[in-house]
Amino acid sequence: MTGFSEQIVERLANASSVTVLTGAGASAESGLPTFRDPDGLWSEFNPVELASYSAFVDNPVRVQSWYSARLRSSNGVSPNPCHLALAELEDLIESVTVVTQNVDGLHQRAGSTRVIEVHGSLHRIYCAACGRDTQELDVAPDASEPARCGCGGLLRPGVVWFGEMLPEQALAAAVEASSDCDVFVAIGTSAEVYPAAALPLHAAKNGATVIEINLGPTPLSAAADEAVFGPAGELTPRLVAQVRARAASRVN
Ligand code: BJW
Ligand code: ZN
Repeated sequence: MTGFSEQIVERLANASSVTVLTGAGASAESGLPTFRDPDGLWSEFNPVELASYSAFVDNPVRVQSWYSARLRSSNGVSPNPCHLALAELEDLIESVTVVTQNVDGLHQRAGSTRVIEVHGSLHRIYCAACGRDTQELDVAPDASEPARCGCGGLLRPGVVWFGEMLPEQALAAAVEASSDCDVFVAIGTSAEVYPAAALPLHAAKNGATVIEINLGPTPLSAAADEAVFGPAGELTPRLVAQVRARAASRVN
């Protein structure tokens, strides 16, 4: 399917509560790599060596320097038309919640006001020993020592690694927003990583209309009411423009 059906646009235009789940594909057109695409981060780097607590403890400089570089990259890019269109959707729908697996902060920078970061944020740095937040993580790959807190503990990014629990409040809020919405839109996620991948299923079970936007099919596609394939930076603004036009035609 290459465009949104009239019926789907109508359901979105009539919704009072919309929950959006975004993944790395939503930030791809800002210039940030995804994880599992052929040119994604996991094609170049081994997740086992980077995205778990045991990898961090085994080689803190490797993990700290990789996240230092990712933090610099995310600070160096801008929200793209997908992020901007989702912020604009708040003008048209009473309640819009963006649940994001992304750690780049681009939804907030685009102006979305209710963003739930279920996999944490690159922009939070804290001590793995005492939990104290700190401002900076700037470690070069050839650093001789890892960055430490005043207490001697290792500094880590505030992201959720494999095997770690998602932040309790964020997950509870995401499940509630997914279970209570009229329409759920999943954008640019491979729908492979749990528990985030279960959120559209909660929505469907509770009667929401589920829309998927992705470059290609995912395990979610068959369960979605409509799956539309193409770049999120083109399709999301198109969907929001169609909702805006529908709302305007009702007023006139
Ligand atoms: C475009 C596009 C464009 C490209 N336009 N589209 C149940 C079953 C099986 C396993 C588990 C389960 N429950 C838990 C697990 C274990 C595990 C898990 O899910 N493993 C699976 C991989 C099998 N989950 C966990 O460990 C989670 N914790 C947990 O469950 O705790 C409880 C527990 C503990 C111990 C044991 C059991 C339970 C934590 C998951 C943490 C994920 N962390 C990462 C790294 C974050 C930090 C960092 O950034 O480095 O999060 S991994 C990575 O994957 C990152 C992402 O947020 C996440 C999801 O990826 P995403 O966003 O979907 O990206 P991609 O690359 O996969 O997909 C991109 C998509 O975009 C593609 O589809 C493209 O087509 C598309 N695309 N360009 C539109 N322009
Ligand atoms: Zn400390």
